[in-house]
Amino acid sequence: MTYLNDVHGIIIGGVQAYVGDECVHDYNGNLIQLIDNPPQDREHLVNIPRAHGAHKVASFLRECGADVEVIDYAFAWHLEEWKDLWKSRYNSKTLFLCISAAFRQSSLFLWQFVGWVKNNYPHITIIGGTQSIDKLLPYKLDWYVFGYGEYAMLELIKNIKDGTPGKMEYYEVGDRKIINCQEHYKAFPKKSMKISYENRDFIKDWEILPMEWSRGCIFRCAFCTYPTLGVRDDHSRDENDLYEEMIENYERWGTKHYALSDETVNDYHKKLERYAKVIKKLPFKPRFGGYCRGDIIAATDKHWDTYIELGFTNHFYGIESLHHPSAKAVGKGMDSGRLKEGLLKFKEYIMKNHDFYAGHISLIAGLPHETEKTLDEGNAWLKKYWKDNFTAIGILSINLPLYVGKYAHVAKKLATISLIDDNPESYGYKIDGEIRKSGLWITDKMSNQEYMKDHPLNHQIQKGKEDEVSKRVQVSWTNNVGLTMKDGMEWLKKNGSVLTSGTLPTWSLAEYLIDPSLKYTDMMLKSDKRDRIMTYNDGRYMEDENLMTNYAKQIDPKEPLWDKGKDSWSNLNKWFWKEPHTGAYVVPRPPPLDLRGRGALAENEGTIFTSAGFNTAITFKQRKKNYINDYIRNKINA
Ligand code: B12
Ligand code: SF4
Repeated sequence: MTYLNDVHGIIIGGVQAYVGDECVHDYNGNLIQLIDNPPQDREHLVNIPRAHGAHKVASFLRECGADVEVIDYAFAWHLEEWKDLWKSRYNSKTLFLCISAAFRQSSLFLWQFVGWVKNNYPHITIIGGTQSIDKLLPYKLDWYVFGYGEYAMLELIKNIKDGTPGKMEYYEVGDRKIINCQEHYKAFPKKSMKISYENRDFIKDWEILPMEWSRGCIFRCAFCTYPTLGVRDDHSRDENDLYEEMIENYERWGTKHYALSDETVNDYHKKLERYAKVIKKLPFKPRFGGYCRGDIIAATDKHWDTYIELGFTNHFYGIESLHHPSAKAVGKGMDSGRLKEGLLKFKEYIMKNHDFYAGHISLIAGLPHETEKTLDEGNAWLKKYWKDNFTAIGILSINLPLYVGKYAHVAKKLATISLIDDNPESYGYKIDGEIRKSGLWITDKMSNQEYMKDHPLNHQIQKGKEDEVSKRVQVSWTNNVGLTMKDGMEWLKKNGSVLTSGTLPTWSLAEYLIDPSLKYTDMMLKSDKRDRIMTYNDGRYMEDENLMTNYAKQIDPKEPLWDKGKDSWSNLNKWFWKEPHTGAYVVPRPPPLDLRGRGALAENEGTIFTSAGFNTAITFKQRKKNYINDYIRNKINA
């Protein structure tokens, strides 16, 4: 297809680490800087994986004839670098600049650059694409695309090119134009999901590239906020399309490793069998990581070989609770004893018949029927039987949406909330009080008194714009058997959020392979490279019972109190940890372990040193810095 032959555009993306927002736009479109000094050393604030959605949309538009380039690692770029890049790319065909925000895209330099383009190239259309509309609405863009956006983008570009953008289906909220791809221009299911990278993407052979096998999940668990659930029809991609992507990536870049973003990779088995046939045809053995239902594995041992044939043995299991009534209450009904036994058998089977297995169990503290005792029991089982793999637990978060004013119907359509959020009482929850409000549309930062205390814009919602500020309210709760959110938090403080750490968490592998002496199989933390990997991650994924207990003692909280006069919580900073960068309150985490002197840093290039750890860590950090800087330099010069 060639009808976009005379179109050029740029899509910026990339996953940033958990860094706060550096800026926001106010109601007049002015960019407000939220921190005094944006960090200069930004290479370590981005994650290595590529911008999945950006590459997907770009590949699709290229198939339609357009010249579309993706720029990764957005948070790492400085303003002058952005400008240099733009000047080297801009030409008479340039039509759009896009920001892809799978998660946050909150770099001050990025938004300054967007403002600079707006001022100097006013004819360029600025578009944002996301699955998380609340992450983009605080910024001023010409168009906001919400949901799987390939077809919406194609239509939008065609209409902009023809001067008929008004033909698009969109909502208007104030002066924001929002295309809802859950409703219009749907791109799920989609048979072709191929990404075709370009030379100017500088893909390295050690990278773990993102990939999709399907869009949506056939289940609908009560706490799940994923956008496309309860899917009935086949929602998987075409086999040839998968083969083409994998062979192309292997031949051009040497790629063998992928991270699947499917909501549930193993939701039905026929799909896996079809893809196993594709994998057999490849001249190499790939490896995949991704979300996987543990109960399906436990129930179907006759299918276990398919996981090996696929190379899909790096699993993230949303187990949610090891207490059967709790898991059952949210839609994961298998008997917990059977589930645990099945997982252990599967683990053994894969270890025996394959060279890699990593199982990451994810739990939620606070589901119905859960008590501190049942949490303790689950933890005890994990410590006994899952010590050689990974487990993390987080607190249940209930967010009550508030749909008010003239845009209420739009807010309702765009909010991705869970069944529990929608009706907590029907799951036995009593709502105790508000924790914090955040705007779905705009500038929640500005109404956050704790953070913006002295800022002149604090609490200024412009007259006439009140309806544009749809709110989400995070609440504290008591479950049906009396466990409160506070009890859950206390439990987490006492026991830590990492309960076992025998392997690495599923998605973190990509960060370490930048060290050429590490292999994918080293990520099981079973080889002599274990200490080095733990050094690299600062011991972040290492559970340490003594440390956690001491930490919990230090921050022993007093009851937080709602101060009506100030319209905020007092004592919050004791109860939660206040992120210095954003002022946001988050669940406390212990400081990184100082492993020096603990003997854990002693291995370097196979030689044991008593003091090598520091240098090992520095070399690793330098490697990432060089990689990102080389990328940026190569990009500008490409
Ligand atoms: C895989 C995944 C992860 C992986 C990411 C792996 C990686 N490195 O990319 C991991 C496990 C690390 C992860 C972590 C988190 N995740 Co997550 N994750 C997903 C998931 C399941 C798929 C994302 C994906 O890759 N999809 C496939 C690609 C192709 O889709 P996409 O990137 O969204 O792109 C499409 C559209 O967004 C749009 N689009 C994107 N860019 C552009 C650009 C233009 C121009 C246009 C027009 C369109 C467009 O079109 C694209 C193609 O159709 C989504 C749910 C979902 N199904 O979307 C949640 C989701 C993105 N995650 C979510 C959350 C909350 C998180 C965490 C905060 C969880 C936590 N509490 O820690 C962390 C945040 C991590 C961080 N660094 O900030 C939320 C985000 C909600 C929000 N309001 O922010 C989502 C939407 C799920 C949900 N509804 O709850 N996640
Ligand atoms: S929790 Fe997992 S299995 Fe359940 S609906 Fe969400 S994606 Fe599907």
